[in-house]
Amino acid sequence: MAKTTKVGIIGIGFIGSDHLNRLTKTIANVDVTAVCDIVPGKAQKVLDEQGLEAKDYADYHELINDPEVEVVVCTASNEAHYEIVMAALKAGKFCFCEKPLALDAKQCMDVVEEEQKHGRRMLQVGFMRHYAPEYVQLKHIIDSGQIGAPLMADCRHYNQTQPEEYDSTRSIIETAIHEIDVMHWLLNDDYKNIKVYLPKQTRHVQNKNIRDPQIVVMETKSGINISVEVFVRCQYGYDIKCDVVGEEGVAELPTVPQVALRKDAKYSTEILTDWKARFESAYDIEFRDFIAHVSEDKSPVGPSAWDGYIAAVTADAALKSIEEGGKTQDLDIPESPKFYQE
Ligand code: ISE
Repeated sequence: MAKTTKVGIIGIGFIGSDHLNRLTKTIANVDVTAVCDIVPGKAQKVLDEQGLEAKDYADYHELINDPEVEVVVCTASNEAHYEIVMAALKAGKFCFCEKPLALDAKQCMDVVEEEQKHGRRMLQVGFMRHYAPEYVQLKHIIDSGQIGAPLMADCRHYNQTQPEEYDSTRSIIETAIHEIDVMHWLLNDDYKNIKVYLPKQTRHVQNKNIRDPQIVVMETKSGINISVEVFVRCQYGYDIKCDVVGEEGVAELPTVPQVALRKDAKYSTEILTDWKARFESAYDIEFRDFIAHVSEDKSPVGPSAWDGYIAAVTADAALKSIEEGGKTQDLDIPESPKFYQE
């Protein structure tokens, strides 16, 4: 019989409650033993809504130190990732941390160093697009040479449902970070520089701390140009695009298919509005893979702390570009250490 893996989840917000549901209803052989949220009563409310029972800790240290918790899932707010992940690693527990791994490259490097003390990988970062079947197919097409050498890529990352307090920093470290991560994986090429353009501001912003939309432009070491339109106050839905243009053809990421409707002299299809629904299967596959490894006391093999680190180096440079009025920032991404090459 397969062994049951005992998981503790820290942070029961949007994605935390989604992963709680996933780990208890969709992924086999997982027991969510404990949960924790900084807001009193929040985790218990979600447990009740989902018809679940688990220990509800007010302090995440207690959850991490609970001998019954074998694996820590960190879905807390971005600011809390660093301390939680460091505490989980220090306690010698496998850890899954939602993206971004931490707030900046310096914090991510501390995590990389802490993990290496264990002599093997202990952590996986939630860059779930690596598991999305359509991104995997896109990568196979690029790797097989069908479109020839990639020359440029055109990406869109539009959100409709971000909270009012969302700011420009989050647009980079929480939204654009997906393209920052996935594009160098797709293209097998590191970044040489990054620059952020700020087009005309939408009237739909709710606070003064956000510039929206933004266009993030990256160049890889071999000269591939990637542009990413980030628009978190999009009014029509959640829309992800990734077209890769090669010397011999173009590979396009599909839009998630929806039933077409012929009605009232119109032929229409819906566009999803919720990012969790758009990437639902990617999240499922991601957790199945993570649990399959850690349940057998094997290191996770998905996106690593090093991937989190290089995404953070690139995101830091994007924030600097915004600060400096769109100035191009050169990047010097170091070679991946041997530890992360296996
Ligand atoms: C959210 O945290 C995600 O990961 C979504 O994929 C992204 O579209 C959204 O902008 C983020 O806030």
